[in-house]
Amino acid sequence: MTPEKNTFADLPPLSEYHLSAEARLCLNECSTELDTVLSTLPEHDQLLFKLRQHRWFQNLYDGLAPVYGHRKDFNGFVQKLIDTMAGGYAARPKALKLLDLKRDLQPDWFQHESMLGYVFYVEQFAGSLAKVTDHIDYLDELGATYIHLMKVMQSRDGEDDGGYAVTDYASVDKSLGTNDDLKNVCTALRNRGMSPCIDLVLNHCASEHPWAMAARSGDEHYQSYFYMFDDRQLPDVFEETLPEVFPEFAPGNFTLDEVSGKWVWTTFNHFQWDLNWSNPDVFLEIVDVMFKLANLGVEVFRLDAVAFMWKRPGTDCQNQEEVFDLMQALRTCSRIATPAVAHKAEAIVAPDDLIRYFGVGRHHGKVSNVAYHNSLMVHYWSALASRNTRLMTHALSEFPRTPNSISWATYLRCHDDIGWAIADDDARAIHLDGFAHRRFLSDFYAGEFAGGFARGVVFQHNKVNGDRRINGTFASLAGLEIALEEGNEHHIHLAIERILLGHALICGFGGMPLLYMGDELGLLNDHSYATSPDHAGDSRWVHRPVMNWERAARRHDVSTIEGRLFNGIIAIAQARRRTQQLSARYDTEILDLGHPSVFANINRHPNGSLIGLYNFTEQTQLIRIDHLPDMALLNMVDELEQQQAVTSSGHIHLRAYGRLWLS
Ligand code: OTU
Repeated sequence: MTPEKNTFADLPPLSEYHLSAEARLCLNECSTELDTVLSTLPEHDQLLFKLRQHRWFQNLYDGLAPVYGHRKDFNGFVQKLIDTMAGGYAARPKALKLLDLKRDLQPDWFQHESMLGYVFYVEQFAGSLAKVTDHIDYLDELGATYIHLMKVMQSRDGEDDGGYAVTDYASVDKSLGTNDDLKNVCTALRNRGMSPCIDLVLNHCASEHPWAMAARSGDEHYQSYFYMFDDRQLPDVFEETLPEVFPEFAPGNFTLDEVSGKWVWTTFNHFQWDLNWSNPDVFLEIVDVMFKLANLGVEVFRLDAVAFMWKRPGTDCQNQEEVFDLMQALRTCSRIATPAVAHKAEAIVAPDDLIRYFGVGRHHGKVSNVAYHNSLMVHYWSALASRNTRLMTHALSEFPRTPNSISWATYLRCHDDIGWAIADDDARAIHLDGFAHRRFLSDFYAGEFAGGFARGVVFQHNKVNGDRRINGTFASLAGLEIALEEGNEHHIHLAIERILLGHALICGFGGMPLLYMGDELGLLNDHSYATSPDHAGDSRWVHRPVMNWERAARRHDVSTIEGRLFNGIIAIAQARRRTQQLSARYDTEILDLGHPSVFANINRHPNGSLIGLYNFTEQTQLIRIDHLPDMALLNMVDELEQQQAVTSSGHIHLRAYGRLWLS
């Protein structure tokens, strides 16, 4: 008996998808070449593409129409986009199409309690892409399931902003290997249950990118990929309301390009040219790149500097509505052509703006899957310095609710600096002065505060608003560097406990925790960057050390600092994996226990909630269980150490920097 064959006649009618009349018309008019592009594929693959295209087309249309819908060539553009999606899908390797199907069946894969990220510069971690595969056992030992590889694509020679000045989005940086190496690393990671993530720098490319080179030499087609002005008239208008991201080494937001004689929009460094996303050709170029990289096996895109993608006079040109339209459209392109792929938004902005990167209102849940929880990071460091959690509890309680289809990326260190994003209103609510508190935090983490434990480096002192951001590794900021210099065992112990407190917090918050390379071994600030001409001007390199594999070799010896940290962190990671309440699908709420130095949150789960308690002081703190919500019982167990947590008198003891996950 021959198996029954699916035919296109079996496709559900479009009416099932409740498309708007406009979207339906557009879909029909723009899909005329689709069968030709898909024709090389088996019929069931063609069917699958069309099912996905129909399922998601409304989201795509709703993202594109507000931005490009007014253009005469809108349909021509959408047709090219559909052909690009079909082309990307047609070129997708079989193993990845299988992953697509798997994720169609488990769309919440990135929310699972087993998710744990590890983040590194390829060069610092392994020396080259190919050598990353030599260290997969190490990543596995940590329990990592998501690997953010930094600086992978070709960036400019000389200063390159840590890889964020890209000259070729689709080719691996020659110093690190080839596209085949990237493919092999992705395959090797995937086979070990780890999802590779790389950056896609959406806001800008390098001034040496071929698009920019053509624009400089006068090519009008490519000039329209950027914001280029004949004189200072418009730049001056924009500057009135624009902030500066790097006030010290890149003041202003425009750069005079000597070759074309035009002023170019450069939000970041003078060698990073902002892309003009109002030009649909830019959208098409990036989508094409996205599929090429996805087809090498990249599973997550970290969309860099997305807040800046749309410019509007009279505003700070961040978080404009069109950013969310564009991101929704990009997200939908992945859902249609490469559905295994997730999008992570990199937007370090205030809470009300931040949640828009998950999608609010008409974009609800459609913009990206993951976004950085910058506030949790800032408030951890703030509470740690002040030994007081009231501001943290207040600010995080005020946080807007998020869709349940997304996940926070929780982290405490990354390759960037820490900006003291403490809102004046939050500070005022607990009778603090925001400015004074931010200044205290800068002083404290710069190591300028008498009796403080931290050692960091000031970054980008903004003389206008007084901002002083801070660089430094987790260990140096948490006190290990000073404690080691003093040779003070007790202080070393406290520094280790602070680092473990932080890891318990990000693992117990109910998002995807990201571990930053070297923190698991306590790597200290590395000042050697100062002798490298390409790095000397950027003190963020102080916390981008080379991986120390000799120290890593000591990780199983619990008499060493490396062993204490590494084992402490993997114990937390293991506890996380067996704690179903920590899936990002369930709500995380902040509990106000009225305690000045214990932070508490609760992850509500239908089978019983989990309460996290975190002591931000070097003293033991007592909590009475009748201060906890009604679920609190005498027989509560700490999931971290799997032991009884409550004394017979109804007290919970939190040792210095202690943390408990009570269920
Ligand atoms: C990102 O960060 C990257 O993480 C940085 O390493 C890059 O230098 C930068 O983009 C430019 O590509 O200003 O201090 O709100 O905070 O995009 C870090 C977002 C940054 C910005 C963020 C940016």
